[in-house]
Amino acid sequence: MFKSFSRQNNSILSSCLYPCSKEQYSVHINCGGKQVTVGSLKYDADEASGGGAKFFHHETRNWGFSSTGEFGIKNFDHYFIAENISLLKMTNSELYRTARISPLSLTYYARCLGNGNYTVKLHFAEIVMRDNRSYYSVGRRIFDVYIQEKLVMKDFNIEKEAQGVDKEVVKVFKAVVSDRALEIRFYWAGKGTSNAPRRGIYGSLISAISVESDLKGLDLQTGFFGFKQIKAATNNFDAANKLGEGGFGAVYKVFCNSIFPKLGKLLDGTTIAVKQLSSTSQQGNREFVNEIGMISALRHPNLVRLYGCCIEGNQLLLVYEYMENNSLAHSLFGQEEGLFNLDWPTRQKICTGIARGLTFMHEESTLKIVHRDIKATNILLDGDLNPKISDFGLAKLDEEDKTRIITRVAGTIGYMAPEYALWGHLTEKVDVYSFGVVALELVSGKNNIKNWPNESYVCLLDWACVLQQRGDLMELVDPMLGSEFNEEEAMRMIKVALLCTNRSPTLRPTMSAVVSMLEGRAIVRELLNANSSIYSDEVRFKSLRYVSGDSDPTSEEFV
Ligand code: ACK
Repeated sequence: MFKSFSRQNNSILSSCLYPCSKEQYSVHINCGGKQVTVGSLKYDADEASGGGAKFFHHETRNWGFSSTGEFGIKNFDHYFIAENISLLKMTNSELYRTARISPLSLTYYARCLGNGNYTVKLHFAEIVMRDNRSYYSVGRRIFDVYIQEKLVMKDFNIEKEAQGVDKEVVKVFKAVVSDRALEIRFYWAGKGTSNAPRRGIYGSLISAISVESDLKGLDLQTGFFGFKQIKAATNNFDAANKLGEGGFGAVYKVFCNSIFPKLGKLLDGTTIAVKQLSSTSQQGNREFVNEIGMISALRHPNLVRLYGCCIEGNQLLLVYEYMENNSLAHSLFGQEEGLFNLDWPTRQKICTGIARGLTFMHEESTLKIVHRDIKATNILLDGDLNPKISDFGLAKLDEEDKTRIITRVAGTIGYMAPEYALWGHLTEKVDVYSFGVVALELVSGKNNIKNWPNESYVCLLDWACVLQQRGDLMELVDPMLGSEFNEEEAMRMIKVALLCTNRSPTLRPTMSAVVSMLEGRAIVRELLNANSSIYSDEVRFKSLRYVSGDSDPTSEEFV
């Protein structure tokens, strides 16, 4: 009955329900009891006493329950709620002091849920058939539990599972919500006792219910958007609105206004960027969910802001702040007519901005994060050409132990530190190396490995090492700048870049040290590379293989 109520939007029955004003991603109910707060979770009150009929239905704005069956005794209203007045010793005892019981079938349903995967926690404690000094002990409560109409527990006996009375047992299940509704049913299938120790206390019993979207577990501080609205806002993902294609999929530009209420409400009058995960993308859902969790938890002026996401069916989308000047790669290496030339103060600002963003990720935020894919296409520029780091899809939490060996190396050829490319050795120094490559590209206006005219060098970095030995480092500076640049700052940036790309991770500076050096507050140590080329071994060989390949090596994923 509830299904026909909630799932047929146009039915007369659906008007009986409150309309869903917004989607929710969690439901917490203290069954049969008052509203209680446990940690940061507020469990709704569920005190409606009911019965006196064969069917009882009660509903709040976004959840409700129905109970069927009779206990077969008079004045049994209060029997539908069980209460334990003695002292309960378990933690969170507030949840177990009361419970809802039902002689036949008890169904809780949550509505207006965002579709997706959920974790359902069912809290039980036997607080009724509990007096083991009397004939109460002969009572046996046995019932079945269904979630989304699937039997998840058969012949469940709380006392047996909890190994005693007045003890809690929490059962955790996964559930998929595909039509915005979740149904949990407790069903007495005739097993156990019904008249012993006395009438009116048998049947199913539930103390508390907790339903959480799996995405909520990531502590999202972001909004959720509907696929329909994004589809309308992008004019059905019209190519005319396409900003470009990344490793993750296509990125679209959207102007938000009141036509798209949900997008508009949050972002009225702003332009946003929507990233649509392509089905053929090498990166998958794992990275997608990873990215949402990572960025939403991080806020810094040099990190791209994530407004929210959309997960519906197989559609996965991210909603970002729009960056007017696209990527640094676009500005530095773009061929288009009229593309502005980045002047020196802007290059200096971009370089220190990226370093500040990385310092935050590595050293200052509560989550310590290694980005793993720092490159010019992942640095976006806002209207004032401030840099912001994007594409956290490959980011991995830098776990407790500082160094880790990982089996799945993922990054971009030309920016990857040798120890990571060869042995999967992952530390924050991997980002320091990639930053060094980007700094070198900024100062020279050249792509590290693309379009290298000189056969003697594999890449820009290779050439820079040779120039360092020769003492000709200023030759690296972008000829486009002419004489319009600050020599001292340019020399500092080159030296910092070389220090960051040292083949030994331990000799690379931390990102906070890089910021100090770039700002002239610390002296840049000059370490001459022993051999003329850092790409003289396996890395060079690997790079060569990619450079000579038919695909674009700068965008090649090395997985
Ligand atoms: O170099 P681009 O023009 O800048 O091409 C890439 C493309 O989409 C694929 O990543 C552009 N892009 C990505 N995110 C954003 C954003 N938030 N604002 C503007 N452009 C973006 C990027």
